[in-house]
Amino acid sequence: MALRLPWVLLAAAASAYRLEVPFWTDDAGFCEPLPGLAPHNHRPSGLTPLTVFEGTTLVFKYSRYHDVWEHATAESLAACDFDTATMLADTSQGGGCTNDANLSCIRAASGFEWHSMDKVGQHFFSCSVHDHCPNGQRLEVTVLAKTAPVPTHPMQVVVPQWTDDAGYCKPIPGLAPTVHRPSGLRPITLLTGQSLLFRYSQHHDVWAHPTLEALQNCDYDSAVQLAGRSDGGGCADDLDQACLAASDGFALTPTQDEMYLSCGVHDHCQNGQRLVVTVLPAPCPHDEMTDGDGAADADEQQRRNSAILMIEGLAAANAVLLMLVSGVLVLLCCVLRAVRSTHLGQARHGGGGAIPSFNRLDFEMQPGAPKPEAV
Ligand SMILES: [Cu+2]
Repeated sequence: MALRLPWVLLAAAASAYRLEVPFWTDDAGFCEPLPGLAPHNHRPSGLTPLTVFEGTTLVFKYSRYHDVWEHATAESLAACDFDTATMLADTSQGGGCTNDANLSCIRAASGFEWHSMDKVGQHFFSCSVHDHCPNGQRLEVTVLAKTAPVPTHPMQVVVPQWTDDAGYCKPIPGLAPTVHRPSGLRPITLLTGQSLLFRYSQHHDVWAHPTLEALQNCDYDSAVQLAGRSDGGGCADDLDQACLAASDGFALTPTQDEMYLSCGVHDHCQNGQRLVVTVLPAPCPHDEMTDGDGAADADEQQRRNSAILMIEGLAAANAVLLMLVSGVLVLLCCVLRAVRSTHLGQARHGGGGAIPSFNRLDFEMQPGAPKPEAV
């Protein structure tokens, strides 16, 4: 099942064992009404499925307006049938914040932890409050055995929702109402050889900024346009997911280890249509634990418990954290690789250069996913 997802991201975001489920709320999602759906139905397909290795802890952080239930089957989840579901955490266990839009409170909350040890298989989570489940607060989690092979890496990574409309859907305190993703898109980390695919309507384009600072300032003085409005597929409407999914889009093979990309149309960059892309060396997925190196065993164990993460790209709250954490850990990862390779005298594929985690991020709406029963 993991292989059907469009892309794999190698990153260090997860600090191996803990993964935050982004935006456990029915508010985060596409911010314009979706054709045929109730205006508050932002995620008709639910949260993007998440796959982790056994041992990973999922952290649900949420306001007092949500809870966490587990359904026994995919059908029960799709139907938001709580008769056969079990409550795992009540409205107070997500951290106790009183406002979904208070991103700093949510970010700082301790949250509800779900431990995946001895839970290999499929798990189905939802929120039972009001109509949150039918509105998309549903999550499928696959727990892989520790010994399961790391899934292969598709060569092309689809950039999620290249628009300024997809994001948190209520005004965020201190920000303009149009700012849905104050931290920009969740950073994307590619492996060498992978390329990016931008699919977007005629209302957007793609620019490259020379520095992170220029990106954050939406400074176009020295930016270069990589693709025009018609290059993303030519669809007329951001909301026409079928058109977007069928379009060729604009493929970009990164030319630098870090790229700073944005949309130059109107205020889209300021509103969060910004993306940092990092390119890392391709890892060997079959690095083996080194016997007789006790100091490295715990380290290796963390790596083997690394997570494959598939989440929505609309998680503004987590984006800041992720950007910081992944930046630090990617650096750490590189240092570790270098140190271990040198120390163990091994070639990259010999086992010394393992990476701390694999994250699989899939930000796209899943056109084939089940529609909610009621909206
Ligand atoms: Cu745009």
